[in-house]
Amino acid sequence: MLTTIERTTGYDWCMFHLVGHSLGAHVCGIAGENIAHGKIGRITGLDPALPLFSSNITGRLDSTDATFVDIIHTCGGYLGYYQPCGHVDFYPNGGTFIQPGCGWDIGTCSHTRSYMFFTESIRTKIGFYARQCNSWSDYKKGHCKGSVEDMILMGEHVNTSARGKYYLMTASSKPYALGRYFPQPKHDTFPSSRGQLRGHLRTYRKYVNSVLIKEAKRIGYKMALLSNTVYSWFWQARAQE
Ligand SMILES: [Ca+2]
Repeated sequence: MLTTIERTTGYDWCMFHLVGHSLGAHVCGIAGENIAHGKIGRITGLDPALPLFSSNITGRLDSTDATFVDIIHTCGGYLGYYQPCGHVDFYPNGGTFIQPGCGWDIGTCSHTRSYMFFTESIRTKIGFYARQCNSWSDYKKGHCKGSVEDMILMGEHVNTSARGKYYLMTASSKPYALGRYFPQPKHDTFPSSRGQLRGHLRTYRKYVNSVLIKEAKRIGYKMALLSNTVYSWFWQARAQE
């Protein structure tokens, strides 16, 4: 089919962007393995299927199947592949099941979240910003490299030069994107009661990058994964007028 499209349109393989979910992601990978010349430009794997697929890169989606391969994991280790298999791998909410809002999920709800996130990513103005990190555990503790400026978009508008594992949180229902949000390390003492507070304040869907504070008190860490509300508030602070 791809060969027919290529011949009738005259487009080169490098201009193609294939998107596949579950088994369909591996079908895209196999297509990439079998084109006669050149390479497919981009393949997006949406929670590539785990069952029956081995670590062998032939016959399944991997980073050699296109010039750029991006993956969104949402049911990793169960219905989906958990190990990195693209140039860049995104792990929303840890990349495993149960995804926020899926309730008592047997895997199917979490598995479908991958294409729901990708679909929303095409037109969202908020953006699925993700942070490069070694693990979900480190991400939740705020132990990641870089800052808010180093976050990249997951989905359609991904930076194709990105490499590695990226983590992010989403809302539990539509719209799922939370913008430039990420957890911060807990602090026993506030850095300063007066001064520049950077990356600590966030209102719902509005990230406050840097603000001068007048006073602040710690109100603790609160996770609200099952409700479409604010994810966490570490500090309640009043900005300096
Ligand atoms: Ca392959």
